[in-house]
Amino acid sequence: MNGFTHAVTDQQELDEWRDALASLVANAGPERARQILDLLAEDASAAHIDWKPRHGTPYINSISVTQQPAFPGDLATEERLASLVRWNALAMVVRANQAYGELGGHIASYASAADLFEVGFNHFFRARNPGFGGDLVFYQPHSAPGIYARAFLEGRLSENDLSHYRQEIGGPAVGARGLSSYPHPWLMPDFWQFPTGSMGIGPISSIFQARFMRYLQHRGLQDTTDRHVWGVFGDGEMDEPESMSALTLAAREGLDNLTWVVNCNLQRLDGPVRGNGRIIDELEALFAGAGWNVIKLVWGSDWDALLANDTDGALVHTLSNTVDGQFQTFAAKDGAYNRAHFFGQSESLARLVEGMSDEQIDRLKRGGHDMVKIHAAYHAARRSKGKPTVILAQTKKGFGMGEAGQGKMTTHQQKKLDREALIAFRNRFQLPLTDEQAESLSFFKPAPDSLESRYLHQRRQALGGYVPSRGQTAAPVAVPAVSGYAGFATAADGKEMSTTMAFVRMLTHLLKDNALGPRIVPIVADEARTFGMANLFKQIGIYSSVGQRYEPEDIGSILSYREATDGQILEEGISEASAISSWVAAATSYSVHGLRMLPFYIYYSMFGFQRVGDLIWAAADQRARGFLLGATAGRTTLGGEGLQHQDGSSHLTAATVPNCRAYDPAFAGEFAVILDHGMRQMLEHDVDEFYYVTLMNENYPQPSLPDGVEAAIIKGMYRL
Ligand SMILES: Cc1ncc(C[n+]2csc(CCOP(=O)(O)OP(=O)(O)O)c2C)c(N)n1
Repeated sequence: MNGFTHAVTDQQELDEWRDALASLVANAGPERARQILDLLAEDASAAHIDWKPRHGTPYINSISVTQQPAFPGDLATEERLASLVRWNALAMVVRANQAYGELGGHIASYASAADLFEVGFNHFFRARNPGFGGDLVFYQPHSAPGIYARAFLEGRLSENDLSHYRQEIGGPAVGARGLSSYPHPWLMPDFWQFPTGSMGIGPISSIFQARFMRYLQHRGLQDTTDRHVWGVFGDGEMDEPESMSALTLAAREGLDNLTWVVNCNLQRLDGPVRGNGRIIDELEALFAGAGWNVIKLVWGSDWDALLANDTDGALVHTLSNTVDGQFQTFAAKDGAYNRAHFFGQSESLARLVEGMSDEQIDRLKRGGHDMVKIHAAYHAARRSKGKPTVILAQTKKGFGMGEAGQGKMTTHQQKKLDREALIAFRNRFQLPLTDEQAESLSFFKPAPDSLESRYLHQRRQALGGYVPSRGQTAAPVAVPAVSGYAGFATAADGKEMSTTMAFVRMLTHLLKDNALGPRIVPIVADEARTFGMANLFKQIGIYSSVGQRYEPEDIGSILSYREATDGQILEEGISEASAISSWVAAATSYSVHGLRMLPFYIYYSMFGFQRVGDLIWAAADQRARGFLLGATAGRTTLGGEGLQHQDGSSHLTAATVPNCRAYDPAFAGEFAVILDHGMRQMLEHDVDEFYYVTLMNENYPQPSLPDGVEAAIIKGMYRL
């Protein structure tokens, strides 16, 4: 008994129900069928029969052959291009390791993701250009070699650059760019937009970038309609808490400007990790449960005929009951083995492949290696309304690496291929290389007037230019004079207040400034009241994509809780990972949207560097600009709440981040100087740095600042 059939004693009764559904679909169409199924589900619930539909579906493609659109490109040329990119990526990593054994790098991840990327590059990933802000693409980090190899074919990187993979210091000395191991906007600021090397950070960042685009739109700051966020991630990467923690937010916010492609090669670094399970089923249930549109892209076109001939359901049954560890073994073995051990499991299965050679069985593609199926999935994702989409694409890790790596346990770390393996790879992908060229790992770039080159450029021109590409230009924003918003602090004259209170007062003033005010993005993780910011709820509103659909309990109060579509505060709830990702989206807006924004994320300082330090590090890598405010800092603050709220160490961590300017001001006037300086650096002088400033909770007398101490405060010490 498998998961998709039910125990029935009366076959005729079962057949009648199934026939009724089949005729409904045939005569009234799928929409009507969906309505009736919804109605029946409601009736079942009303009758308390304790049944609801499963989140799982059989292990086949969500998009049927008849729903699949015609492939809009020249498939043969695209496949040849993909083969060339594969080769150059492989050659780059193997050459680097031949030269320096310790350089590392990865081949197998890109080998499995190559077609997923190529369809994106040829048909979907749109570049920024003067009339359009461009799509945002998050690249799986270990696939970076493939992205460099494509940029080489596009003429954006040279052979010399490719020869300096992972050699950022040695490369420039001989006129080459050193190529960073993983996407890294600090090291390659005109190329990579988002750092993704630390797993989990790309996924959550992509959600908050998509949400921030909506925020800009709703607040009337920029038209972001039609721009899309794409993220290609690993199935193993989905284990990270950051990957999964904002899924419901993406669904709640109806982020149909977001598509994730999860490369399900069923392996991670050590092996399948959960080889007894089925990652695609697991992820389908999780994403569907969170409210995403789930598209399963499991099998390639050559399975269509097999599935059409699977009249007794044996094939679907077997596919739906094979665990990942076993699928990996099938991936690593040849056609004869698969005939014997997969199709040999029953007579029905064996019959399906009777007319096929072992070679043909060996070549049966998984969905994530079939450009026609990939295109159909991406096309459907772009048309999804009201929900983000995840495409669960089944691939083989190390696809095409044959004996040397395909489906092997050790393939993640495979960096060397011998002569035989290189020639086999050349043959497998019909590369125009002699034995000698294959063995010597020659890079190959088709001539500028070749069909391949012309096609490649034509496709990119149709999509607005080349990606990845990072922008840096955005008009400056004038910063008001410090005396206007912080005179009360610089000339405090012994008045008692906490530095937190002083910050909130300055923020409240700055929000009223015509030029700067709208660019400010206050961000909290359910702690605004703690820091005395409740007055801002009414003044500038809390951002909500749907406005306020309820009457707030405190509606009569002048400080009432106000949500609005053009609300300015981002209230992220109790998720520091979300709040910091939200901050990063605003803090990189100058580059991603060409619009300088100024985010202030205020939080208990213990829940910053200590809790989400890696996200802060990634913010630094992507040249974020904004303020992080570690409130309730210091060993004396909130003593009654115990050590959890007594931070004395966040500055130690902050000091390890090179482009983070960290300050621990004692007085409100000092804070004003730091705020003024930071705003001018980031908004006027275009400097890629961000500020971490700790704030105190205690009220104490604040002195007026002596004259002329500003520069010394910024340096870190002055005479009081
Ligand atoms: C936070 C973090 N932990 C661990 C790693 C080390 N690491 C790099 S790749 C990898 C496996 C990735 O597997 P998967 O996401 O399935 O991608 P694949 O390469 O199989 O496509 C691991 C554990 C990392 N890069 N980041």
